[in-house]
Amino acid sequence: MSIEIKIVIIGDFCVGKSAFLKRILTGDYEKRYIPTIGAEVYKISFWTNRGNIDFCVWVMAGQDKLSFLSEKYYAGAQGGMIMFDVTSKMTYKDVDKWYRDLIRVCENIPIVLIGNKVDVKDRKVDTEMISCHRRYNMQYFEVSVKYKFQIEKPFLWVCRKILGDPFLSFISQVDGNDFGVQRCFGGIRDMNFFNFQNGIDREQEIMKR
Ligand SMILES: Nc1nc2c(ncn2[C@@H]2O[C@H](COP(=O)(O)OP(=O)(O)OP(=O)(O)O)[C@@H](O)[C@H]2O)c(=O)[nH]1
Ligand SMILES: [Mg+2]
Repeated sequence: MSIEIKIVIIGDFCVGKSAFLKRILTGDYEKRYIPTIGAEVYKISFWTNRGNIDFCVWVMAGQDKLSFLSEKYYAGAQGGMIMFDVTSKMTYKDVDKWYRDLIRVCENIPIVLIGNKVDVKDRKVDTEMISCHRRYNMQYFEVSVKYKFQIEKPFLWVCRKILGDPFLSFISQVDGNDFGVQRCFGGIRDMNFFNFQNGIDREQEIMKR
């Protein structure tokens, strides 16, 4: 059995969305901040106790002003992840804005709220301050992409929700990494990684492939 699930990952700039995906896909940690332009699309395949599950993950640019494009990017998403940075109050405040933007297009999808960078000692958003996930019925996870802390949890939760199977689990593979992520997609440097630099024309061209 093989299933493909489209996920969108949104949130303010520099919260760690691209680093999160690269960490899961390749195991590498990206120290540099290289702003995403438009969106990046990653294909990730997980081995699970229910067979192979392929994710098509759309990571949006946090500082993209081309909001008319976001509808196109969100279209057909079956799950969402909203990331903020626990060292920046502004990124937590903006969760509201991202949530509303997403449900405008995808009304009833499971959404995970991710608080990243919990490794930083001087955090500005404490766990007790985080409540908006209850209001919006989101699942909340604290993660550290840097230290690989809980980074597979958002995917596992979304997978379980979409497939309606609370017992679904990831299975480690000899040639994969800790979470059963297969390396068969070849990482972000090959054709499964697109950067939509030129907006919609480029997007349509890619979609035809
Ligand atoms: N301390 C710490 N830094 C992190 C962590 N995750 C990511 N970073 C750093 O945060 C910076 C921003 O990461 P990106 O993944 O490029 O941010 P982004 O959310 O994709 O930003 P945009 O593409 O502009 O929307 C990088 O310098 C990362 O190394 C983490 O868990 N802990
Ligand atoms: Mg990025």
